[in-house]
Amino acid sequence: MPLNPLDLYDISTALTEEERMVQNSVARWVSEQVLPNIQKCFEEHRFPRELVPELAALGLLGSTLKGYDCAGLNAVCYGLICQELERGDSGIRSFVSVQSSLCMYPIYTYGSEDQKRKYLPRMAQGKLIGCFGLTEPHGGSDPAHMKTHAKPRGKDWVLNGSKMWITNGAIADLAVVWAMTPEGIRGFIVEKGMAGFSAPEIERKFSLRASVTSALFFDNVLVPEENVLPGVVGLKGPLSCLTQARYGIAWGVTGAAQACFSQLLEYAKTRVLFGRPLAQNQAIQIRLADMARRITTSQLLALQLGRLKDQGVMQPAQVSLAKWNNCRMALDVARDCRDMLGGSGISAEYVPIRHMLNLESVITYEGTETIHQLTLGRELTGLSAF
Ligand code: TGC
Ligand code: FAD
Repeated sequence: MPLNPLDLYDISTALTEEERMVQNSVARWVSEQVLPNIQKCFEEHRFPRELVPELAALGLLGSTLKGYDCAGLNAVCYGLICQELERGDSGIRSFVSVQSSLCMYPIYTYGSEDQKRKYLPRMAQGKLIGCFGLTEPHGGSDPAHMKTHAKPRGKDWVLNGSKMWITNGAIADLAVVWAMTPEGIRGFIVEKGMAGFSAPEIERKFSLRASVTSALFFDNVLVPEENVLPGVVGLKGPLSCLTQARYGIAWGVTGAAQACFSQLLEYAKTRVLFGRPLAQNQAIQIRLADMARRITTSQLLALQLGRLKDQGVMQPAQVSLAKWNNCRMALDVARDCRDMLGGSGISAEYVPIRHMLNLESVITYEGTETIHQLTLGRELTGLSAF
């Protein structure tokens, strides 16, 4: 029996029945609802917002949270969801990552009971869209030196500053914004329509064109005390959210790589040059084998990371290694597939160039490759190079 090129190590047999069921239902939905239209959305620079109610109906928003209308799935299920969504497009996975890991997670983990009741069920239902404001224009890798600040005024807070490159910003109903206060970094829930708050979209991107990216501006925004996350002070607040989202990305990008690889495999077997299929050349087979090796090891890394997360023992340095390795793998695979398609590789008829362009963002956001290398270096040596 020939091996499945997209699952050479029978990873599906290492999944529980529930995990397989979740994966299959998301995979079916992506094939039916995302793949037919996503290239057009990419060309039009448009996020397919019409998919949000369906993402909600499938239980994909805040899927690992318990209660508040959330599905309460395990971490491996969340990973598989990200993988299948990103097989469609990184922009769809980005939407779910931000809504789930970067907006619902901090409210769930650090919010008051009133905040959880007010926001989480409607976010799970896709009726409220969230975004996460950490990065600032002067340097996203070093959020400890953020300039956005909040000063107390009576019982409330006055927020000033700006954020840059914020996924979902212009379509968000609420933003979890991290700002410096006299006590340290704190999280603020800023709602659309608050006076002095604006979120213009960033136009002319060559990457993640099916996703909304925005700046956020705060000009003396009065934020009531009830919108401050009471449960955390310090950089560990936003960094703990990043750990959740980076985990999902480590899974997600394997889906993008698989999409490129499977299309290329068919192409190489059917395109005839020099009297034989392209795939019958040693140089091509070595490249295909190398892609399969890297996709397979990334899948195994993601699965083990998920098992550690479900056991409650996953460490941030392990997430950094997986985010770095898997994004690098996916970007290299997408670029190599693009190359082996020849001139067709630059056409919208084939998926690699879209995934390749998207992955240029994915390898940068949620901590650049260098940041994750230095995080692992710090873990190995005990010495911080930041
Ligand atoms: P450092 O001293 O390392 O840490 C400060 C405090 O935080 C704690 N900590 C963590 N806690 C929980 N989870 C983690 N992953 C944590 N990492 C660190 C740490 O223990 C410490 O706590 P305490 O109690 O001692 O104060 O801080 P540092 O200033 O040295 O920075 C380290 C560095 C460079 C790794 C960090 O700043 C970093 O990760 N920079 C990259 C920033 C980044 O990734 N930004 C992403 C923005 S969001 C985004 O891109 C969304 S894209 C979404 C999409 O569309 O999918
Ligand atoms: P910089 O921090 O200026 O880094 C520039 C270069 O310097 C990089 O190559 C970096 O690796 C390198 N570098 C930095 N420090 C060091 C060092 N110590 N040693 C060696 N090299 C170093 N942010 C959010 O908060 N919320 C979001 O929703 C969000 N969505 C995004 C969506 C998209 C499409 C993109 C592109 C970005 C998004 N970001 C978001 C921002 C993203 O997290 C940042 O772009 C990223 O963290 C890098 O920050 P920067 O762009 O300011 O680059």
